[in-house]
Amino acid sequence: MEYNPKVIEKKWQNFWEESGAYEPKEDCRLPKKYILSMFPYPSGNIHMGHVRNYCISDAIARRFRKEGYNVLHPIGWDAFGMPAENAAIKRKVHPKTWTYSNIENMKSQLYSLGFSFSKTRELATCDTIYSKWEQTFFIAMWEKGLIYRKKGFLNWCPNDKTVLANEQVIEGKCWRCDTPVVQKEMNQYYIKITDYAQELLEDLELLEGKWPAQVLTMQRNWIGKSEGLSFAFDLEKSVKSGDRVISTLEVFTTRPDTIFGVSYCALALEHPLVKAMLENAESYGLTKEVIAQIQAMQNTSERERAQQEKIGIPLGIYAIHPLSGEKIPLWVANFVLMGYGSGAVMSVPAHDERDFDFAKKYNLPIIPVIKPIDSENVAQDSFYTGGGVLINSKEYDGLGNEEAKEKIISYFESSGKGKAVVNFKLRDWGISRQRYWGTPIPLIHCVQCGIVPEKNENLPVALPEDVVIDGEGNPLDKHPRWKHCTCPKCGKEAIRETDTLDTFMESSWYFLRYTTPQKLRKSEAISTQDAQYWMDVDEYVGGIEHAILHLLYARFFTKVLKTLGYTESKEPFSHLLTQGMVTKNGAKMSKSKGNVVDPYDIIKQFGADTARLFILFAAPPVRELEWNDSAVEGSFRFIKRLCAKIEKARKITTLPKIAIENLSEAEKYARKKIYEALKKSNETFTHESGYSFNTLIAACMEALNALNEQDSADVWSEGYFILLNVLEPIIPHVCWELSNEYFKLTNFAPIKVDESALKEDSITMAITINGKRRGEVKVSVNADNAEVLTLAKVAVEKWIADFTIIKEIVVPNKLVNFVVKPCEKSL
Ligand code: ANZ
Ligand code: ZN
Repeated sequence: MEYNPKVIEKKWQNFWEESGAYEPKEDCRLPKKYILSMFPYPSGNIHMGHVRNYCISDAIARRFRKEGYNVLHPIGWDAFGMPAENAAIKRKVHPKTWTYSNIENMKSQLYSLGFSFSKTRELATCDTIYSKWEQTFFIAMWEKGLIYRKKGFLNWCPNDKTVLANEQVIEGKCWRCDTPVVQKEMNQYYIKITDYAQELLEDLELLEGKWPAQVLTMQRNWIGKSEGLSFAFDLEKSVKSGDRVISTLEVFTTRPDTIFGVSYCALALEHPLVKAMLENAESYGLTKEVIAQIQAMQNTSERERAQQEKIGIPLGIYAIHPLSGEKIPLWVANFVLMGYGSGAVMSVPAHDERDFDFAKKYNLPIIPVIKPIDSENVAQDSFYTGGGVLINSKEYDGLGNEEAKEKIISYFESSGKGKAVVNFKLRDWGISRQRYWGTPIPLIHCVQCGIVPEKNENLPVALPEDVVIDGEGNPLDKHPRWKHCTCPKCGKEAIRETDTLDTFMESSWYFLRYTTPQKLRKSEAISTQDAQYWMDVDEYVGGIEHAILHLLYARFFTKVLKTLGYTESKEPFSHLLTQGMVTKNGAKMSKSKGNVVDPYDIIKQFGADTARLFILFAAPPVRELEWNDSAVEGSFRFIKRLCAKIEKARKITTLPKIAIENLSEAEKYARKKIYEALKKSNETFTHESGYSFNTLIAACMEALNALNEQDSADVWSEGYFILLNVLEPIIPHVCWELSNEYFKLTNFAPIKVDESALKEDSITMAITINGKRRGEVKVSVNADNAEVLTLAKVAVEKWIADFTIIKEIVVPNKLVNFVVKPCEKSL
């Protein structure tokens, strides 16, 4: 049959759509699989990364459908975000117009690849109905005290009077006008993800072996649990700020065993003590230069500080060591984070790298207090972070450091001077953005009632369409009418919140929304019954770049929605498959590198099946995939060959009965290869095997070659019947076309492996002589040892002719070994 991808691809795509082939059934008794790819941002055109993502999930979805599962394989659009506003600024197109037209464009590109998405489950997160439910969740969380408002630092462009996202700050300057960016303290909204830190950490155990180990580690580190001691130093002299008197300095340490090695304390730039001193700078003897230096450091973001070298400034005041009574100088330092522990550190240069570097730079004492067990003396002028025995530590000298840790903690606890604490690196999630194209925060500011949530019946709070987006200020705030409203509580004039939500909010629950059928979507945010049936996602496929934030937020949201009664899921994604990058010439395909191959060009030239086959053949899903033009052509040729050879098969409707006794070697071999491919397909579609489609495709290619070496029409028919079934998840269009034409199929069902076809009649055994490999021999599987030895001797004739065999060893199915010595006659 001539291969005409243009015709058959359209034909089957229409058929699938018209017959609703890929709509999940609303029948909760059927066994289900929920196969999900991370939804795309509608930037305008699909790229190779998308193609790879959806080829993988589509193959999995198609396979499970064939196995009789009710499959949910949805697609949607992560449609809010900055690029739409950037397009508005640069090209004067409305973000909404831009977004929805991109969606249409990308949708038709995706469907031209034959992906088996459910059309009725599609959503775009910028749809007002989606906002409505997100705002409902927001209010529920607000009322539970899970969302709060607090001052935080933001990147601010003084020229455009706008907040900038980190990506919009380029080398410390505004991306639009090049004005140096400053840190401005403004009110922001936060979600208390930290309330769930322990649960988010513990539940990672449920995912062990089901998520990539690397992702689990990244999540653990991000949550960053650490246990230690929190205690307060007394200050030598207290510091006054207004009518407040600060007389202690609280620190958190994971190494209380090193307490006698403290040689200074370091405070964050935002520490209240630093602020208090700056307010009365003169009375603390801080010079103008010092004040200016501190202020300059304060004007950098934590991100910038992390990249800077360590710098510090002595504050000229002292703390008293709680155990030794010595005076400890206080410094302000750029590496101490205000958001972690108490924003102050007891610094032990002898046992911490950062403290050591700092002490070297500023000539502070380095006092070793832990001696490694296996060394006699303590290394001078370096730091040691391991365990050992305490020295220079008064009554604790000689104790092992773990024991000392416990003793010191209990000393602080019993004397009431400190306590054992658990700290998490995880910070509360800042969810407000000063932008237009996002979900409006459904809160209202009333002079009398404070912050009041919008009434449920008034949701969604929709974005105004008539806005000016020019990169200056916040478009919602500048809108002449939108923010003016009445207070839901007292009915007086009030002002709507003009911040919108971080787009990570939308991607934190879209997978739950997909489970809700279209007909319920107006009345329910998430249909609990449907969510219960479909959740958890059985396989979640996406990029490793989402290993931390998206996955953590989605896990968190699921837990919150569980407490709110929307789902019973503890964890949303039971298995996670992180696909590798698509590269070309060794670099990630990207516009900036100029090495992009447009998927659409490949589809136009070769068809969707070729694109799919290449993508899945080139590398296993988790690996990097290097683009290769000639391999694309190779994939196309394989499909052409598949079509060309179908004429060797007969038109049948069930598998032919084959009389095995009468088959030739070549026919037997072809059947063996066919069933090997079928068996391989059963092994490939499991999470544990990593879905290595590449080896499955290779097995199919071998099978087609083997078919070609024989002439039995029955074997051709059987071979095609099976091969098309096996290849359907990968190259669906051509498989449907051929199966329909030759086998009258309009659907696919599992085929049983004929084990007898897989049996080997003969095996190849290695022959060694005095342990050296000298040849091999092909023998029947039923051959006894005597037969094997006779054949083996013939095979290595030239190696044993002049020798006497003194021992013969047969390892069944594997190996024959002869031990020989030279014959008398040849001596
Ligand atoms: C003394 C000490 C001695 C420390 C030593 C470490 C090693 P993790 O494990 O990541 O939780 N620290 C405490 N608060 C900090 C802050 N706000 N910013 C920066 N560093 C801070 O780290 C805890 C350790 O980090 C604490 O233990 C403290 O230094 C420092 F040989 O105390 B350690
Ligand atoms: Zn009010």
